Amino acid sequence: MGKREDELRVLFIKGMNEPMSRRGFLRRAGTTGLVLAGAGWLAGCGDDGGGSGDTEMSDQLNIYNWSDYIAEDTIPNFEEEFGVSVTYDNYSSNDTLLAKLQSGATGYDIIVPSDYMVTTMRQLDLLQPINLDNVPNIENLYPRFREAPFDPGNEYSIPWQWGTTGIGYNMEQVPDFRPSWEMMWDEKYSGKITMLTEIRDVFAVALFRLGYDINTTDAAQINEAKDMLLEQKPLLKHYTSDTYIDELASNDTWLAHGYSGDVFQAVAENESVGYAIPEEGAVIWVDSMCIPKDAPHKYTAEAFMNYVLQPEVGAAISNYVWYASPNQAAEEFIDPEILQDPAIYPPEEVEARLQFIEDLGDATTLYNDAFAELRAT
Ligand code: N2P
Repeated sequence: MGKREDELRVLFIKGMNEPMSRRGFLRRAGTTGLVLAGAGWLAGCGDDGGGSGDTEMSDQLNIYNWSDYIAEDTIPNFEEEFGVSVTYDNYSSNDTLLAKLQSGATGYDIIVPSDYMVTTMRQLDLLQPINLDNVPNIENLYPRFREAPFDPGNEYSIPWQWGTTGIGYNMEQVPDFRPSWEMMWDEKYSGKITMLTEIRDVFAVALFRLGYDINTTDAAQINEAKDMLLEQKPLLKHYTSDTYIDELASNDTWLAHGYSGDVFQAVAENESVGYAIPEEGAVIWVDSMCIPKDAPHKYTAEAFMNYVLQPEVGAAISNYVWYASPNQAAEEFIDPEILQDPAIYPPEEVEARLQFIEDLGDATTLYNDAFAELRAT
């Protein structure tokens, strides 16, 4: 039975007001890369050797994470508690992260790829195993995150946050909004629509619309999806994976393909903004902390992972960015408004309509080539 035949569920989110000041922080972190401390790490000042037997804290840690994805005090508190200087840089798609890692030694100790990208990176031998003896707080995870299909037993990855990819929309400007991906092709809203930059996420939208499997390796179906995206392209303001938060908040964008928590961050600034999980289905994802093969400060990376898994630390991140936490022990510290929000923690019947992107091995080239054509046209 196809997804279209399922009973369909819609989720609209309003409200969730929050002081403006938090956005100032997120904006800085998102656009420039938040360099909090520490100079010269690219020159290779790692002093803990990086071997798997390390038990020494380094005085430096280099993190590469998604933009708009951390609480204001997560890094400063770690620096203070452990006497470590953290360099914190941002990216806004798995494709950018992968390209960076493939370009050679990056100096990063922690990266945060999504589920399917963990698999891809493992296959490309870009990651190293985590020594869980150094991460006793791993026990705080919900059981399902100890046994995720992309990495059962957390050998290479420890979940950071999880969420969905849906539509952020302006309720005033789009009065006829329906929770359907079709809205993203509505000519009435030409110039006010944005799509993410991540290849597989973008193709998933067209594949959902077509009623195909978002993990198809059928070249004809991928080609059909590309044609559909080509048809959409003239209607787009642009492809963006980070500026849409501000654009939704300032009414410059009315329909944005976006990540759940990012849209909620716009909702906090503009109560006309809502979030919907389209009826055709949507992508669910889990982003996880991983250690690159050539990380200079492995032990300190594991100490950071253990720190993030502390209940209060994990809860503070979710309370700030409005993504769901994989940390069960954090639950009691997470705002009830977030915990009870069905768009952040989708109920089972909604989850049944959500799908993970999967690593497709060599067939990934079909998507990469089609996307290159789309962007070049
Ligand atoms: C944070 C977006 C993270 C979600 N801005 C993407 N998996």
